Amino acid sequence: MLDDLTVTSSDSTGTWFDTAGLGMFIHWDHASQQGLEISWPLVGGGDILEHAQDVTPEQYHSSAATFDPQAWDAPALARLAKQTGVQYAVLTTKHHNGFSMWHTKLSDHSIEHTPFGRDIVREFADAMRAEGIRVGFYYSLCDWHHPDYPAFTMEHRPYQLGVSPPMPPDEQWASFLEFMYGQLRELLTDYGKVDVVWFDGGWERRASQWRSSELETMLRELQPGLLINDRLPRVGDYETPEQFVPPTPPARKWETCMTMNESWSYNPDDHDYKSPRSLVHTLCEVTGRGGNLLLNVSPRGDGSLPPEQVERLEHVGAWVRRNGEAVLGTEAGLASWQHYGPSTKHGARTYVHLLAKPYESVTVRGVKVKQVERVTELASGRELAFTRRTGIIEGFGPDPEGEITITVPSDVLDDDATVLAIDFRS
Ligand code: FHN
Repeated sequence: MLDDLTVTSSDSTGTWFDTAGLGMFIHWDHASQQGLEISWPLVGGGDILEHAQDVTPEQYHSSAATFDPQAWDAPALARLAKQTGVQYAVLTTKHHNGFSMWHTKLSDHSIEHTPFGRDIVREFADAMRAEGIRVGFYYSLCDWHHPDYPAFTMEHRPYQLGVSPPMPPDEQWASFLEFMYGQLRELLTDYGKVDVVWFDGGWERRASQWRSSELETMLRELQPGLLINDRLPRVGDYETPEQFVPPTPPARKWETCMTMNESWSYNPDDHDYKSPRSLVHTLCEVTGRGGNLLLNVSPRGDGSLPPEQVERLEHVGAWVRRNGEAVLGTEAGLASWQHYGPSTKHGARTYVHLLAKPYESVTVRGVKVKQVERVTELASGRELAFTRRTGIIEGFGPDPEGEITITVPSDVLDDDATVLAIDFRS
């Protein structure tokens, strides 16, 4: 179950993902020095990101030559992630702009050829693993820098989402695929156990052009037990709703990825931060529907995290240290009509998450009332009084379904979200 904020499950079949609950997404590259949103400014900003700037490709790529994040401290980031309750972390090893954050032998447009020189992907993977946090690699299929992709230039403007840039001649595309497959082979061979590959940018080509099933076979041979998201066309183990919590959960594994403000990478002009409490509520909503929240952070040009993001990780972490067992290692609990809010469960214990302060009591419907042994406020462990009610006729049955009404004194209420733990006879 939960051992110092780590969900302990010894599987290699990827089922760890089913109950992970919370992950950390890290969007970062050399252009964070310029405070530019990652990649999209070089194609004109794109319609999906309101704070994305508009610069020439030359301007965007220019900061690769000066990238030197001296404040980058992978072990410190991993410790902060651990204290927040993060179970897996996903780093942008290469985003659409084509800059590689590891020592790839297949391109010199990489961290190795910067003043910094150190292998950021290796430091990230080693540091997260040292904290017991699973490792995920984000990899963009489209590459707006590689000459064989072909590289995106001003002539390609305006960028129109869904209107793929023109395919290059076959032999040029074959050489691009050789490059791409080679890079993924490096990442899945030289960096230890990788739990997740988080593809993106696949919308610019068809599955047959990416040769998706061939790629999938290669990846699973290199990393048995690997989880692949749903953004390599026609391949994928789980769904990735972006920037929202699906009203009805997908039928299979899923994960909502979400920014803390409105930008994926560091953008000093984007002050549209979500409140720390709303991030806690989103974590409850997502886990209550059986998904994981992949919460994004955006290191700055020097590698440190913006204070607004450290503050939000510490705030979420403080709540998780009080109520972690209700969101980490759990599965979806009661249906929303049963108490009008998120609910999770683990074994014979069901959690109801109060995202609004109750007047004096909370009623939970549609439960086997005689099976309810105890109700406690999770963070304090305080036992709460409750009454049972069934229909007159049902009440004569051996194991009637009905409702319990729990008295919730105001002094047990949590600042962000109060969790009530209902223990059923097991
Ligand atoms: O274009 C990317 C964007 O920059 C960011 O990486 C998000 C994260 O899920 N995915 C794409 C937009 O859907």
